[in-house]
Amino acid sequence: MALVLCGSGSRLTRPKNHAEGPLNCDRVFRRKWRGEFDTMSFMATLTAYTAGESHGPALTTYIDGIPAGLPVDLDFMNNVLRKRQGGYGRGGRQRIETDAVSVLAGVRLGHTTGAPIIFQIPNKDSRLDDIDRTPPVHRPRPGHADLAGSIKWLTTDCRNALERASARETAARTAAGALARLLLREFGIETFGFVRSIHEAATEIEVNQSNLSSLIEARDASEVYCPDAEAGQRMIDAIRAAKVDKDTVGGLCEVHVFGAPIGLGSCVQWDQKLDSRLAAAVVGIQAFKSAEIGMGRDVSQRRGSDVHDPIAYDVSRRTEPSLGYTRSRNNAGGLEGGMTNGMPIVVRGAMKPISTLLRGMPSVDLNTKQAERSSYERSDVCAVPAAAVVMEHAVAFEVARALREKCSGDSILEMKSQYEAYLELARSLPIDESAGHTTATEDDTET
Ligand code: EPS
Repeated sequence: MALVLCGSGSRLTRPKNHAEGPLNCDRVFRRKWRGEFDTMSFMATLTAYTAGESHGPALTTYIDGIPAGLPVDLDFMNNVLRKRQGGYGRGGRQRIETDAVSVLAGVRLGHTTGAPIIFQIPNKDSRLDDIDRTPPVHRPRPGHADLAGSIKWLTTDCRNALERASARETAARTAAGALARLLLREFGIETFGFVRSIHEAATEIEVNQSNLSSLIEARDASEVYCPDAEAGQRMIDAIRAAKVDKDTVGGLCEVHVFGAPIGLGSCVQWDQKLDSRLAAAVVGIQAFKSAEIGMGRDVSQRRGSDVHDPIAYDVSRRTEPSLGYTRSRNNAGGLEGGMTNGMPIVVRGAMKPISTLLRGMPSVDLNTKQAERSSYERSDVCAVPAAAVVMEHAVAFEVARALREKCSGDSILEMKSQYEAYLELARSLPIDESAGHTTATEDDTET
């Protein structure tokens, strides 16, 4: 007996007069036949855009592609936003703001409707049009968007560019990621982000699903969002020392994603590869200069046999999203050929030190072209802990986007049925595709 994957769009078809048999794929086929797979020819996607200046009235997030029926847990989202505001090394701004989302569209009675969603986060420190409190900036800070942004928009006032380039925007992006995490949770996919290092202080802690709950607890108890208390203290000392020197420090953030099924992303185009998208999402976070997947750049120093993760099969784990395929290590960071391989996704991002230094840096006045020290705007000494929260949610958003592409549907129920159908088909492999391509008719299907 065969289930035939026919080339008419993405519709599943099967031969007429097929015999009954034990294959899971046939059961899936019978249950799912009427209609559900038709929507697969339309590739659902998930997008988010943000608007708003650091000291404008509010930040706004517009999200499209979340299916109807997802419960929107605002307490969960606002907790994430509060976490993003915190972390040792932050400046005075976070004592002014209390970030929380107002829902302006796309949610009714606590559930998504399938329409575009708009979240708004008000800025309490709103003073963009107050020229005395928010004056023009003519001495660009090396490392910030000031110089390139002012020249790009043909002005010698860096204010417009810096207001938008500010990491305040990450509150809006984190809100989108928090909603994406709520979607992922419906599919048993969990994310974990933390601080791996600040300046020269690093932790060697290992992250895996079995120690996850204790790691979450330890991270949440840490002022620098590092689950290793001893390393966390060294990180705090590094931030303190930079502050004394009127300087700043950066660091490494790391995100792990558990429970993603095999086959999210694609190998067919470079910009459909999930690793390429994750890297873009991470380097797109303010002040991030690099992203690594799994072993990252260390792969360049080892032989293939030391890098690639041997494949094994454990039938007792076939009901897991990894379908029973196991690896003794995860140097690939859960991604091969731009697709998830059933192992946890592991992404690291390097954040540079904040470019606003209390002691300034050599710069030039854009009006006089004379050498000057760069401007100082109230800022943070270190925002790596906050950035770990942002990165966790940027990664969650990209994984949710890839999941949406794999499992479309207008409602969460439809999306889940596609997810289950895909896993059942994958478990039923090998499917005999040699039996000819016959499109099923209503008579072929069973209720
Ligand atoms: C930022 C400078 C500081 C940070 C800000 C990012 O803001 P301000 O200049 O208003 O003191 O606190 O981060 C946030 C406001 C935030 O919510 O994360 C910068 O220059 O990018």
